[in-house]
Amino acid sequence: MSKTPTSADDSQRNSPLGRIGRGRAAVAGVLGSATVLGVGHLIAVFIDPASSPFFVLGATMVDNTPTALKEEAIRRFGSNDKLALFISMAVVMVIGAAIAGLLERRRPIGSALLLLLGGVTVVAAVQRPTATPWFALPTLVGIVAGILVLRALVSSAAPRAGESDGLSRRRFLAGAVAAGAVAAGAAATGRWLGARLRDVVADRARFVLPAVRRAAPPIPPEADLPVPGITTLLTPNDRFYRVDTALQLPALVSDDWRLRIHGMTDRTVEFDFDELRRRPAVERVITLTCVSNEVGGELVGTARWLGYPLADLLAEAGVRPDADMLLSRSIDGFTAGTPLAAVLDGRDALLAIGMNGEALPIDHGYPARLIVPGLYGYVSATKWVVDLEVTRFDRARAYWTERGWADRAPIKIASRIDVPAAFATVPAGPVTVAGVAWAQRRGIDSVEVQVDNQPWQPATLAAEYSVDTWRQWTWEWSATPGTHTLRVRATDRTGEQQAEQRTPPFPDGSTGWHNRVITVR
Ligand SMILES: Nc1nc2c(c(=O)[nH]1)N[C@H]1C(S)=C(S)[C@@H](COP(=O)(O)O)O[C@H]1N2
Ligand SMILES: [Mo]
Repeated sequence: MSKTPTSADDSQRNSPLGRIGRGRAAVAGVLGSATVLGVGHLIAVFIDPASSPFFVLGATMVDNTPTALKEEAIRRFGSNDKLALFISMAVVMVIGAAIAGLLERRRPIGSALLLLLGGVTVVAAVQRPTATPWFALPTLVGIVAGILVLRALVSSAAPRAGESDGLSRRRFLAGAVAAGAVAAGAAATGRWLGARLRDVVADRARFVLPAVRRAAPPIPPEADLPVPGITTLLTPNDRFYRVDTALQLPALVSDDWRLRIHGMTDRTVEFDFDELRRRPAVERVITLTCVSNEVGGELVGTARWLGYPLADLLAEAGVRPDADMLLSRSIDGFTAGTPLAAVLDGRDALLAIGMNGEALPIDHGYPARLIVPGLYGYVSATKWVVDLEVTRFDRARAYWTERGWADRAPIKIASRIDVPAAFATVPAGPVTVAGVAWAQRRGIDSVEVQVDNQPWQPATLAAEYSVDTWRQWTWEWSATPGTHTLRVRATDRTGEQQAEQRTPPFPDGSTGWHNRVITVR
């Protein structure tokens, strides 16, 4: 039996999925996927913000990003690397969701795709470092809601027998608006409820810093020169670089915070803030540096940190002599492995709770973090810290060392030109060249400046605040017309000169002399 053209038309018209435009199908796919994320985000409020499918996907991507790509992202986007990740994730998701919608037109292949991707997200969710089996729930509920929305929209878009195109279009439009409102509403309610339940902003505003027993020496004016454009000795909190793997800032209120010290210790001890406050607090000025900082880069800053000496807290637990690593862990599962020797050798290794006279900003680790002078942040400066395990380098690895970065990472000697600005044009005559240099723990002994290939000239050093902070330098240049390259290098107190050879940050910090091309008129 052969079908007549009329019966073919009829069969298509009778099938609910027969005649959906591509545009509407793509919209249905996007709204179905948005529903998975929005509903999942809302359910996650009641389990753990980190169980939201959106953050599960983002965090899994961050953790599995090849080191080279991570480095590239930090190099290009600096502290905006997360925004860049979110935008690229959103673009990929919208394209994938639209494809799912197109595939749904004849058979429920789009739904199957949502189920598959949702399943992958569920598996990733229960594998997050802080996950419980409940982490599966937000995505599971989201998938059910998302597939219902996708199916309903696709079938509502299909014209029914004897119906005008306009009517089916209006029906689809009404359904799409409703679905969009549900997805956006669920996500917004999730955000709002999450902020109510864990109001870390209000908690931080109420947080009272303890009185300081041992204050940091005041900063003498000779250590903080009034040269326009030079890096100030202290970096204001809102200008302090931020580097971490947290897509969503941990919301840890101070009443919930506890620090456990355990492992190769005589006993396990636990502190909350009431217990900490009985101990004397100290304040220290320390320059923190990120291993990803490029030559001339901005991933370095100095703050007045208030906190408790780590060595004292560890002594209360009793460190066994054969241990050599302090593995610190944050509430969101980041870990750093610090040589115990560095924590116990008398330097100002701190459990910090204050930064430049305020409670730690939330993005810098509120309510507590570690600061260890002389070590790059990834092996020492755990933010939102809740757990300290005394262990050994031959037994434990940490977040970045599992990804190929060096186990031991002392900060390398570095110097930077702050002024004149890159590619500046300056008038001929006397020009002040100035910047900072750092070699934490060892101190800066000298800084030299070179113009083109002329002999190196000694710069004038500002007073040293301490060996653990950067040091300003200036040099008066008699600038002659033309285009010139200025170069800077430093030597530390042990006599080691900054290496000339340019190497990238991976695996233990960049090297090379910073230079600037300046036009003199
Ligand atoms: N919990 C947590 N702590 C962390 C990190 C992180 O990803 N998660 N990154 C570390 C790195 S690589 C650096 S350089 C410093 C940066 O601290 P800041 O953001 O306060 O400047 O934090 C360290 N502490
Ligand atoms: Mo870092």
